[in-house]
Amino acid sequence: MTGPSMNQYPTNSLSHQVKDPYTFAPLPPGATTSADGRPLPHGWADARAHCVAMAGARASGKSLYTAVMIKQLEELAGQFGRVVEAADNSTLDRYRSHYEEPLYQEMRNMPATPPASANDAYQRDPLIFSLGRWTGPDGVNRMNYLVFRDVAGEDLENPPADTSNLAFFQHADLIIFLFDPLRVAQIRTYLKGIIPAQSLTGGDPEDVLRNLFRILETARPKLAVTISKFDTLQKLSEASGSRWAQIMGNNGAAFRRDSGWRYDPDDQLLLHMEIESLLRYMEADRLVNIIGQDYGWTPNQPHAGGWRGGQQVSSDRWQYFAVSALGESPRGEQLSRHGIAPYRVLDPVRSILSKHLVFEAAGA
Ligand SMILES: Nc1nc2c(ncn2[C@@H]2O[C@H](COP(=O)(O)OP(=O)(O)OP(=O)(O)O)[C@@H](O)[C@H]2O)c(=O)[nH]1
Ligand SMILES: [Mg+2]
Repeated sequence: MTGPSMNQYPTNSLSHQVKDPYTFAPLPPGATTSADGRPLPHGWADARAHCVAMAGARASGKSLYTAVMIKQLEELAGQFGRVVEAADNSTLDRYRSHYEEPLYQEMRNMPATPPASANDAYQRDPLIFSLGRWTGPDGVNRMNYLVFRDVAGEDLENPPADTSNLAFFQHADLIIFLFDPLRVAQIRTYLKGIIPAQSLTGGDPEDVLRNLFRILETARPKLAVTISKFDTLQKLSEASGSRWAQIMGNNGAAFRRDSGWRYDPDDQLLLHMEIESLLRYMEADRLVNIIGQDYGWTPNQPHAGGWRGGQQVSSDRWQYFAVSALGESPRGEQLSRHGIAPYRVLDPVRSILSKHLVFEAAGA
């Protein structure tokens, strides 16, 4: 596939654009309703909306990630004297009943997200949260919103013939593609006896990625290729004597450290390179190569790459991340008694927010 025109969707541009929270597509300046006539939150046309969509196979961890990411954002906002709030009642109700209650009150796993065509598809509308006012690099103080779409893995494993309902992916500011390390047979073998047996649902991540690229057509929004359930890989340091134990036990590695409440692009770059090596070591070369081929650096794509120390590094269009929403494997339906201990969950979203100085001291 040839590379798209990078100017077609200037999703990384710092210039102000009014975005439709339902389709993620640009709206005319000053718009007060979405393309399909729904009223937008007050002051929307002057605000900046960061539009993020989840992708990944079934059971790759998208919904748990969504639940925990919002909680983490709330905590981070508190440190800056800001609050993260649902921007409409629908977001408030759906976040509470489908994400917060099961995970944080009942401490149990969530059911699989229904396909978008189902009557009870609560994810058909995005979750919209206000992030408070921040001064961007243009010196303008604005309200910022996070518009977040959880997606059913089923819809990405078997996309409907007409993918127009998934066209929002084309206009996203960020797609977080989750890759479940437990899909790798070798890793499951090493983890036997170290973590409770996990169910094996979910399709091939390569197929999901190909389907996603088909939905994207020529658009190439920023892609965060993210190893989910990273706690499982961290446990490999206990698989004594194995090469995996050496790799995961390496105290010098960026992935051994949580990013805490800081987001440091240099640390992220280091992590990016480590995760690429890990994926190759997991024999996920094909996945890495598919991404390189469709998103990779070529001399005619000026936005797509960079070099450091003679090595091609993190492209501006795609980056590797590692996250754990739970911090520990659940036992059956029940989450760990130790509670939820997220790891690097905010890194992907902060990679786009930080460019606008949101949750950065410089923008506070
Ligand atoms: N060890 C571990 N397991 C996790 C983590 N996050 C999710 N899981 C497991 O993965 C299962 C699936 O998570 P979901 O978030 O429901 O997956 P999903 O991607 O939303 O799946 P669909 O809705 O079917 O697309 C959970 O029930 C957990 O058992 C994590 O951070 N660590
Ligand atoms: Mg889900």
